[in-house]
Amino acid sequence: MGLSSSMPLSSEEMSNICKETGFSKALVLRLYLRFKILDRRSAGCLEQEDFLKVGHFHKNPFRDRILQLFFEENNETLTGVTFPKFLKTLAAFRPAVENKTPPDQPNSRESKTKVMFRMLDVDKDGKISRFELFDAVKSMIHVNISEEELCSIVERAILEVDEDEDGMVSYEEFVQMVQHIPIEEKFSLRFLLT
Ligand SMILES: [Ca+2]
Ligand SMILES: [Ca+2]
Repeated sequence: MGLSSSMPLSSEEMSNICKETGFSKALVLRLYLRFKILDRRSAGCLEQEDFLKVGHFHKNPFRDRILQLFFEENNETLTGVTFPKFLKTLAAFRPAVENKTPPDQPNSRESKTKVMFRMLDVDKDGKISRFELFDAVKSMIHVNISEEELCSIVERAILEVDEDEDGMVSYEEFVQMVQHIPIEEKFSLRFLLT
């Protein structure tokens, strides 16, 4: 069929990517259709503009941080997202069943927590500062809340986990911070996978 002949992955690459992402072959094919629709210029890679045209994605409070995940590789910024990179980034957003996914899978609680940490650590210094946390919480909260109240929420959240008392959240402390959040299920981008 037309689709499989235009698929940019060889059958070996296909089985490798299935293994790496945990996606089934059928899902990879579906995502390829999606990718081709998003790739308006038929360039074989996606630009930021292409992502912003997806459903309500432009309204996602974490839009820029999510885009950064797609467009970053080995600390460099990519100009376009190829199909394999598209799949690998999406893999972290696949909903998972709590405590059922092996830790080495890209959609396990551990992997998702790492990706979330990277998203919040905007300056990439390996810690989440109060400003980084403040910004993230601010963009998530839609209720009317004063900056002072928000500051005190953030301060309290940091205090609660700040074992080394440096006023910042290390990765280990972050794991404590999110321990009661069902990350497996919440950290997902359903619109791309359905
Ligand atoms: Ca930081
Ligand atoms: Ca700390």
